[in-house]
Amino acid sequence: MTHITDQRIVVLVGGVGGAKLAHGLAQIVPPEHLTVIVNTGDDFWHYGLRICTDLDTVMYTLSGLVDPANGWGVGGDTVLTLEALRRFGEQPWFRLGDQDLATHLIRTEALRAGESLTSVTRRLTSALGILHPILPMTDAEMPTIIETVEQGTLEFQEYFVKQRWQPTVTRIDYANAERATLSAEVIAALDQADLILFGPSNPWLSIAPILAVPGMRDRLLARDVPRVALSPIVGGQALKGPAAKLMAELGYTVSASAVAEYYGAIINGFVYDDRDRHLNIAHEALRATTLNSVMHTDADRATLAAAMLTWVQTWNADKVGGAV
Ligand code: FO1
Repeated sequence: MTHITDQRIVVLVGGVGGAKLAHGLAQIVPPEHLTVIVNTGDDFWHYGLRICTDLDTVMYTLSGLVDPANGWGVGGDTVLTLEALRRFGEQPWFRLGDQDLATHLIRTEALRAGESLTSVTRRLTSALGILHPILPMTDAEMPTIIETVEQGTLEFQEYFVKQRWQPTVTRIDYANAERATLSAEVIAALDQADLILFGPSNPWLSIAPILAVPGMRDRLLARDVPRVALSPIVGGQALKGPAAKLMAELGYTVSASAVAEYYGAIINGFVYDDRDRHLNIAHEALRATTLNSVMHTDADRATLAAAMLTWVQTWNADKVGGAV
């Protein structure tokens, strides 16, 4: 496909949904014009290994290695190591594939040797043939902590995988946030961006941790460029995962409108699904449009990414107007 933009684009993403949009963009935007900034609030230590699920989901998706059924992990991977753990009486609750383990071994060794997460991610992605920069939101550990009614305080993966996101959420915190900083690479990408996109990731679990890195919100707000989010809520439902359940628990109506309201001044553009076209989301500070936003195939991803970029390009032709 030919490149339809020479704009420099930054896209902020979490796991599976965000990785699909990043993949769509990577198909149509050259590597020097697209940077993917990834949530690391889901990262955790497990059996002595540093697991960075969203970084790996984006990496495996962009390299074509991803398991198409789950949207995470390596396609066709085996779990012989997990089965061997059972011999020792372990009851593994987090499915680590044998090939996936190689990623965690290299990353953990590098981190223990003092390399930054940004640096080792660059080495891993390059080795898999990915040319587009994939950056962790911060090099610091900044785990998302979930307060629940039934199980008390849980780390993200305990809530998401071990408890299958069933506990009722009352509050979400980001541990160590006060010590986290933006990397030079993230700052440069944000400062040079002509367009900032927010993937169709869970705003509370995947995008909020990125916004919680000190300095991130202010840098975004300081950029007088299109800042456009894609709704993960379609037809009043989450495309995947706990977004709808979580919204209800946190007191929001489950709708694309509530997602736009949650982002507030952080965004000035919003894309939501055609089947929600009855919702009036645009206002004087927010342009909005509907598109077919459900991505089934690789081609769907590129088509949606192209449609988003084409829509944003119409903004310049229509500088005066508010809502499109
Ligand atoms: N999700 C699950 O629901 N169960 C798992 O056992 C699991 C293992 C796993 C291993 C590596 C990896 O990169 C992702 C994995 N995920 C698993 C997905 C992951 O928990 C979520 O995609 C994100 O953290 C939420 O965005």
